Amino acid sequence: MKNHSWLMGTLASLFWGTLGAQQLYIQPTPQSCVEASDSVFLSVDFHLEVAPSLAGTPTEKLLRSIASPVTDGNKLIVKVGLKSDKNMKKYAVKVPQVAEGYYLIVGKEAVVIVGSDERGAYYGVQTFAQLLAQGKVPLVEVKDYPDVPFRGVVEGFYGTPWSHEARLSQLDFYGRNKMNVYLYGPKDDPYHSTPNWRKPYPQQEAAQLQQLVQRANENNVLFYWAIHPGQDIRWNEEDRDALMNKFERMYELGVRAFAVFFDDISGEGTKADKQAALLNYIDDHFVKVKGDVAPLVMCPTEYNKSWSNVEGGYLPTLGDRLNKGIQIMWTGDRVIACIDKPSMDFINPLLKRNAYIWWNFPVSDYVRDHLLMGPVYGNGLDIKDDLAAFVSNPMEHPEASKVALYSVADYAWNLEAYDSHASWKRALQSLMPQHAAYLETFATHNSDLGKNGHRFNREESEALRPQLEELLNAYTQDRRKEDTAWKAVREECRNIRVAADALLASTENRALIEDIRPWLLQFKLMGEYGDEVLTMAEAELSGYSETFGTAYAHAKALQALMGEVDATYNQNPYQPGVKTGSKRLQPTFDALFQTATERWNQATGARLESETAYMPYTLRSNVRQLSQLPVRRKGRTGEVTPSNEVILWQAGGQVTVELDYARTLESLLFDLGTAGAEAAFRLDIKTDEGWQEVAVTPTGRKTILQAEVSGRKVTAVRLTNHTDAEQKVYFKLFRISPAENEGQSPR
Ligand code: 14T
Repeated sequence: MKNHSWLMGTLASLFWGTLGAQQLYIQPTPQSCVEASDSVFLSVDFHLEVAPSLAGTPTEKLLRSIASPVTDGNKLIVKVGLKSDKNMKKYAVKVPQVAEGYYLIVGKEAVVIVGSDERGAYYGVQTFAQLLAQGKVPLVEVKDYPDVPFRGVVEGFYGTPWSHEARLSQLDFYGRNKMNVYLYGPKDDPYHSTPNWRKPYPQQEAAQLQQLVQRANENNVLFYWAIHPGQDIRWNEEDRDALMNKFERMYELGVRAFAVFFDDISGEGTKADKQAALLNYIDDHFVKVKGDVAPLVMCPTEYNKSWSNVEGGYLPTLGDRLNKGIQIMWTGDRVIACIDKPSMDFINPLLKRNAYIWWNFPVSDYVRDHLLMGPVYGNGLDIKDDLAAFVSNPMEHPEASKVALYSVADYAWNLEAYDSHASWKRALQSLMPQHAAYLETFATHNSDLGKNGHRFNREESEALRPQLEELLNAYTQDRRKEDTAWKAVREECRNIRVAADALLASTENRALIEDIRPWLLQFKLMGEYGDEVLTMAEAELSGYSETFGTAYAHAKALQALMGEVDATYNQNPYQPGVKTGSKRLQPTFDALFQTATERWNQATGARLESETAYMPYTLRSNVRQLSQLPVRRKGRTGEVTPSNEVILWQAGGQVTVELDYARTLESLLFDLGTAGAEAAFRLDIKTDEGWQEVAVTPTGRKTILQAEVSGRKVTAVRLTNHTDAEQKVYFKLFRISPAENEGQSPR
């Protein structure tokens, strides 16, 4: 436990010793925690003294749920109240003068918890609950408060919204981790967004939302209900009233916190002055009138620096016009970005208030075949005074997201003390105490996003990285087995298999295991594959024919099985499949496989296939938003990953997909999102006669177009904006299908 004491310096050194053998953890890391050498055993039966000021509050309920009150006078006394309570006067000076702060002292005879307000007292009791769970604890004095006023989660991702059960579990988790906001805004809830934002929820959904609000209240979490009306809103009284009505319906369900999101829209809805006027209207005629509603939160259309055009006046207009009490969201320098001092210094003056940070991590809706379970790192530790809020947009996997959310809670509570690796370890420990080491093995190798359009990356397999590199270099360059690294990687492959099976079989946290099950199956195969390619390389070095043959056959089979998992589970239309260890493990193992096989072929005259997952398509583009889009292969077909964002396609800008050799095509489909958009574009194919234009016609299916390529033998296809103007289009589909009998690969 770090000792971030203030005020207590001298006193502590005089009267309190340092920590004994017992490790004391409080989550999130407290501002100040001073421990004595002496300790006390906390048992669940104690004598409760709850101040009248806290009667009926979540604080009292929480306290009663963790204690079994006794009348026996010898028991420990637990006294809880507010700074303003008369009988807490003598503690008042010790309570931090900050919203949600608390003072907690554990003595031999009594525990005293004093909040600067009700939520502060609640957090004091949460801390006490953690101490209680440890049993024997050192005598301790905690002075604590959050750095960031609002901390929590925005369910704002595309994809399958969280289930009702998952949300209930999340709200409890936020309470325990001292997060105070949950913003409900799943992009795929039709009643949150277009088309149904004007309509009230059907009965069953309404009842569930009501339950969520109730659970949020019990956890002292503000349940923000967000609306996303911008795609089809008209700036007239009718739509304004429709929105007010919807809020009124949500108020009836118990909602006391509201947000309006204008992200990811185009057209009429994007106008700053109209947005500001609407928000101010809601603030003046709803929030202020009700009196018991939390500050409004809005997500702007230009919600990150790379999409903002300051000269265009959008952000300055919001900053100038929005009522001071309205909070404005911001994702940083880019859609997916870590937040640092310069990014805050850019935005806060424009907004004329501290930005409400919407952190797009661990959201994975643009890399759905990956899990983001690594440490939370990269945000500035020096920006606590610049933030109105810090909320995280999670994965569609609620339990798996808790790894990151635990650390987001830790970070936003106490920025300067935040230790990303230690926090991550504690997150894993808290999610699966009996299986934490296994979960760590899994999470270590499941943290990066792979290649993606947002160019956001995370470290992966860092601990094993030196050994992976050493082993591979020694083998491929010096034809040598580097013993130490070899042993380490072999051991990790075993750890991987053991961890995968142990987690799949465990009953400790079923919800989490269900979230990650396909990846666990893939992970186990990856562990076996790694082991087998090491055996291949060993056999190749020593010329053991039989061993090589068996290992090669097994490695091939494992590749096929991994391909099967990838083609079977998580078949969403965006990034279907299941990727694990994709940053370091798989590339290393594939390289070993390839080198070992090629050498074996050379030495023995065999003609074994050495290529792993062959990629026949390469994308090149000078359109910035397209240049990083991955191409994926499904059988023969090649498909550019669709992008949901509006693409700013400059005059003359091109996207080219090259093929590995001249293939006879069956079809080429693409979709620019709006009817008629193709008029500004030209499609060319490259044959042995060079580039030539081909005709494009609608397919009749929505806005999908087809190019007349059937039977043509092509080495590349190219789409060009042939006008003199920038085009704003979507890029929803680009699919090349070679004919079935287009001849054998010349490889
Ligand atoms: F409102 C925002 F702050 C925001 O981040 N909006 C979305 C969000 O719902 C989504 O989960 C996130 C990650 O994909 O990014 C934003 O959505 C986008 C961003 C794009 F760049 C949707 C399409 C894009 F092309």
